Amino acid sequence: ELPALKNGIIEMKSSSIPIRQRFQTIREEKKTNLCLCADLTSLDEIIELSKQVGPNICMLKIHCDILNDFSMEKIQQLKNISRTFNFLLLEDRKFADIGNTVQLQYTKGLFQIATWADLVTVHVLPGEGIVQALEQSVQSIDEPRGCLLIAQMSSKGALTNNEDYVKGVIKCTEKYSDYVIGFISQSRLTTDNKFIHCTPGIHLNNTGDQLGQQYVTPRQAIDGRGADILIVGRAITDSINRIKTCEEYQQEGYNVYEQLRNI
Ligand code: 6AU
Repeated sequence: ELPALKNGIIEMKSSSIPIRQRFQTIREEKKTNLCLCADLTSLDEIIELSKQVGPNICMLKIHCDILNDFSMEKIQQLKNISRTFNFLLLEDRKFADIGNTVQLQYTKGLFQIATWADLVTVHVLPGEGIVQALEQSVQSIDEPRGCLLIAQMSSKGALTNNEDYVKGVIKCTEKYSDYVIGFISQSRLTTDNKFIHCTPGIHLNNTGDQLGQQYVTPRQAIDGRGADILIVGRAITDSINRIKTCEEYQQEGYNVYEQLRNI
């Protein structure tokens, strides 16, 4: 299972650079802090889209369990595209179970997520053992793996918006700081800049959807909420011209970031 994947990827230059460092390099080289969230049900369509917007994004986020045409061959293709265009691949799995179960969910089954996802998302609800278990599962994989802990959610009434909960997530992030590279968050949670803050719930035209999602603009997310990375989904995928819209979010996100850096 793993060796075939390893061989295809290992010679490529970005494969051995630690993930934290890659974000830094990508942001400066490609001038983007945009993560496209491709919540599409066809992996073929995601593959095509990723070739078109590859130069504009620092990360591509997918939900593999909504795909109706998932295969290891296709995911390997997507992985190769991510290496060609130099962006990270995030599987938004939102693990939330006991250690033994998440190890199986991460490495086995139809998806074998650990073999291809640079990053995964994780809820710390079950306790820090979940992170320990996930980290342990990828020790034998020859390229960097990491995770983002879900500290705060963008949805209305989220139970994560509780100070003690967030404190627990921060503590866990600090304890497992090799594997945990940052947060999914709605505010700046630590002054330690090594932890990357990724913020979903971004839209330039809408304030929410019909199912509890809440949006802020790229500027509000970066300036007001301390986002390093903008996670943008339907604002781009539902637009008439996805490529052009993607460029707009890239430019807006990077402009705000540069303005703040120069203050
Ligand atoms: O821009 P949207 O609303 O089309 O999509 C937002 C994406 C979705 C959610 O599953 C995800 O971001 N998300 C997350 C993540 C990334 O974990 C957390 C959260 O609090 N809110 C949220 O929308 O794919």
